[in-house]
Amino acid sequence: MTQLITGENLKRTVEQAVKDVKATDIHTHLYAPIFGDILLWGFNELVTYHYLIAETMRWVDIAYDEYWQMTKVEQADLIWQTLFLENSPYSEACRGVLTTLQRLGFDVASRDIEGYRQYFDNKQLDEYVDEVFELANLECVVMTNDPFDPEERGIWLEKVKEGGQELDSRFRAALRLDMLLCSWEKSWHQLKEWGFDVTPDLNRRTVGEVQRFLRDWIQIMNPVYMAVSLPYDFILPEKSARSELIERCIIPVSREMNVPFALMVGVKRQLNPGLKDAGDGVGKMNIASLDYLCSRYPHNKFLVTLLARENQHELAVLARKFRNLMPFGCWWFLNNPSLIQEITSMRLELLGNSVILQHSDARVLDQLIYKWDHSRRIIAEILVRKYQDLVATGWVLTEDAIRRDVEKLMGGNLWSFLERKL
Ligand code: HDL
Ligand code: ZN
Repeated sequence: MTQLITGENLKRTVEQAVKDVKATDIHTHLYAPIFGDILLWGFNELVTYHYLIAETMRWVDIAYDEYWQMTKVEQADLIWQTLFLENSPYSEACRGVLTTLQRLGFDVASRDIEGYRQYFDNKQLDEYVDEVFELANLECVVMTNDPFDPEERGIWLEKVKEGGQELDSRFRAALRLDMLLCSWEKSWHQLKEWGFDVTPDLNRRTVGEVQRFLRDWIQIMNPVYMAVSLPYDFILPEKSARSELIERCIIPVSREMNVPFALMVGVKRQLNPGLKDAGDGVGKMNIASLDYLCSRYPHNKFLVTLLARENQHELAVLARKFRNLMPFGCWWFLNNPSLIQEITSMRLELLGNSVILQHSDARVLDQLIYKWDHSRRIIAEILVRKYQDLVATGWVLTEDAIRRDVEKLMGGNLWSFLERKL
């Protein structure tokens, strides 16, 4: 439909376009139902999300181990009591639980958590996956798949590779390589046990064998990208196993197989180990490492998300310099309304339509509902302002153009990036 858009109907048209677009969620910790219990879902998992554990531990004085020894229901009860009943739940992670319950049709005012729990107890997972994807309006989500995780590895080899079982097409793989790249002193042993002829020093034979390992898992998983989460003090080039593995193994195979390399940089790993997954912090990375990668390897494709707010402007500027760099998402500690607003505005102003605005990082299936609901609202607000600025110049705007732009920003740019011939 090529209806001309003017001030009066601009807001409504943009909001509808952002609401209607089936987004691609480029980074999650979800798993297709074939993976069984490692796909988390339901009320207790929603409430015991590690973000909420961290927020609860600011109020309670129990020892961390005492918390970890509780049952999942006891943990959820403690978090609900502490964050939702003894305080107003307006933190983004608390609000998200309530948005999800509301969108699922629960009476949030009742605060009837036993009633919420019963709903999930009677829910069939396959039916619930359909419901969540419908409510979140998603085309697909990209998982985080670790070939070094014994349980996950077994499922890929027995059910998918040997068993020929198909993945639900709404769940795409990402080959996650933290273990290989960041714990080489351990991972080389595991590769050797699996029959790869490797030694700790990265001689030519070992490099070739690591490349073979990557090709094998690309065949098995058909991943959208290869990914690694790197600490804030990540430096490249540098004399280290991690850097050599990246430059001599990941980069060549990434280009050969046209599987982009996703760098997620800025974590301060386990600042507080007692909090487990909730114990990581954030640090500003030295973006010169990305300058190096993008300029040294112009035919490689890099997907990048950085964890520090302070890195966001330089990442956007760097993306202006290198077409092989695609920034994505407001990751983890940035996935909050005030920071999504700041980062998204800056990206649209510096990069126009050539960015992937958001991902959910969901760890619990139900979170897709709130993470995308909250982000769509903010993205729509910002786009309305950007299009109003455009129309104010006399630019002629159509609904088709708005829908085209939104489709790219909400995931379409991932698929076209994969098609690019750099
Ligand atoms: O490394 C990552 O992919 C991070 O997203 C971590 O999993 C982190 O714990 C997280 O869940 N952030 O949202
Ligand atoms: Zn993640």
